Amino acid sequence: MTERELLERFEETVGKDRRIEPRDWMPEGYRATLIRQIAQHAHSEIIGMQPEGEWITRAPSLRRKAILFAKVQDEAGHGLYLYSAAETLGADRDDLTERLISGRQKYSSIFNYPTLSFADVGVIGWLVDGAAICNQVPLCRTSYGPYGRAMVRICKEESFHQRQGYELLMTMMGGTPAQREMVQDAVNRWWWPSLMMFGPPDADSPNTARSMAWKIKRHTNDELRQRFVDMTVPQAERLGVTLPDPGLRWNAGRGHYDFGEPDWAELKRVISGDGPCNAERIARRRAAHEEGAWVREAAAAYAAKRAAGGRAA
Ligand code: FAQ
Repeated sequence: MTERELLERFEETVGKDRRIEPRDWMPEGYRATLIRQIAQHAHSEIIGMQPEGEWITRAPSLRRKAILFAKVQDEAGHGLYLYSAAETLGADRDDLTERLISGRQKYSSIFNYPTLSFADVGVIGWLVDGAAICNQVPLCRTSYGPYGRAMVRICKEESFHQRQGYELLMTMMGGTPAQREMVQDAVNRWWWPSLMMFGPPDADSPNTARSMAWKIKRHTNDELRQRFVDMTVPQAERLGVTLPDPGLRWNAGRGHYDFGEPDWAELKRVISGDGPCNAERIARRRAAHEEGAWVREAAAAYAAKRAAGGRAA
């Protein structure tokens, strides 16, 4: 087939909401966009283990420690599914890691904020996993098969994480005035960064139009941000916390909540490496990668031995 015929077939497949699979022909731009988005997403899951991971040793009970352990471990699993999905597009896993630790590939801005109290663990579950679900449920219908299938499992686990966060916050809100204050303080600090997770406003989002046409993204950044706000306001009311936005109010005409403008200059700063914890997050990831070199070497030696027909120990 000529390149033109291949392109027509690709566009017909996408147009009919059928999946593109790894062996199918695809335009190089489609492949590159997917690798960029999936790698950024995988890096986010792996770096996202750090802010909550810091509280494993300080969790207030054995039950909370076990829950947090399991959640952080789930994030590692999500990263691995996503790196595997990127590999089906021809990306090399070592190269992706190298791009992350050298600052050439991004990860979500949200993980560059510090976790100052145990309430932050609950708020990350409620707001950050909540935002992740809003953004990722539509990705289950993304046009690239391996990415969509990975997202189905990830979304199930993220939903569980969100409930876990909400349950923790409900417990704290039923506690002492000091505990309630911790929750409100955490909400005040995480609300705006959570809205920024959806990316820049549509007018400033260079990738959205192309990604929507290819059905990689199913909704724009602003559509998903609105969906998140609409979903979260009643949950905040039920919890008994105030969202730190004086502009937040129900708009009966639109059938949605109106809300204030996030600080887009802050998002740009954090994305470009100048957030509160960027340097620390990357330094820790780099150290973990270097300290794990012997494990990778041992695994490669074992695989080579098996491939050569040697018996496994
Ligand atoms: N942070 O043109 P757009 C999680 C970049 S959830 C950093 O709008 P696009 C679960 C963007 O890459 C978090 N960078 O881009 C969890 C682009 O840069 P480039 C991860 C951002 O791709 C919970 C440039 O700005 N979720 O980990 C951000 O069409 C709790 C222009 O932006 C995903 O990755 C940002 N917030 O839309 C784990 C979901 N926003 O590459 C642990 C999949 C934008 O052109 C604990 N990804 N940028 O130089 C997506 O849906 C999309 O990639 C967007 C961005 C919506 C994030």
